[in-house]
Order: sequence, then structure tokens, then C-alpha cells
Amino acid sequence: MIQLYVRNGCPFCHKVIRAAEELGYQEGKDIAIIDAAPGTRGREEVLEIGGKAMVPFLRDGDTSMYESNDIIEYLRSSFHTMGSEKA
Ligand SMILES: N[C@@H](CCC(=O)N[C@@H](CS)C(=O)NCC(=O)O)C(=O)O
Repeated sequence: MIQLYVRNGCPFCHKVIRAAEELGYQEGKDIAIIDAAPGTRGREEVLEIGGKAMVPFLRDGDTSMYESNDIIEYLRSSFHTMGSEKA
């Protein structure tokens, strides 16, 4: 499942979450939304995987990325693949 690391009060994170919802991703089923606020395990994971303490951050298997616009583009292009996997 795609993992999206976010934190409260981050407008870029909210933009990505909104886009995921609009694309039809269902939280807990298609995408896991993980809190990466300072002091959380999520924050440590972002740092370990991506090397920077920045959100939003997406991980999908071996793929990982920062930048909300890139994440939205990735979600858009992955949705079809994901749909065929579910079928
Ligand atoms: N250009 C980035 C900006 C992301 C960004 O500025 N994120 C802020 C939170 S809104 C951040 O992670 N700051 C560092 C921190 O929280 O430690 C994007 O579009 O995703």
C-alpha cells in the first residue's frame, strides 16, 4: 500500500490528501496516511528513507519522493495500475 507521510497544519500535505481523495484513493485500503509530526515514528521513517525531515513524503515500495506536485502526479499515474491489481 502507498504510504503518505503528512503532518497537521501543512498546506502541501492537505493539498496531496485532497487530491488523493478526489482521485478515488481510500484511506486504509489504497493509501496509508501516516503522521510525521516532530517526535513521531513517522518523522523518523521519513528521515531514514528520504534523508530529509520534510512532508509531504510518499513511499510506494522502492519509490519514494518529496514535493507535493510530484506526489500528486505519481498518485494520478498510479491509480490505473492500482485498479488493475485490485481487479
Ligand atoms: N515544495 C514542497 C514544500 C513542502 C514543505 O515546505 N513542507 C513543510 C511543511 S508545510 C516542511 O516539511 N517543513 C519542514 C519541517 O516540517 O520540518 C512541497 O510542495 O511539497
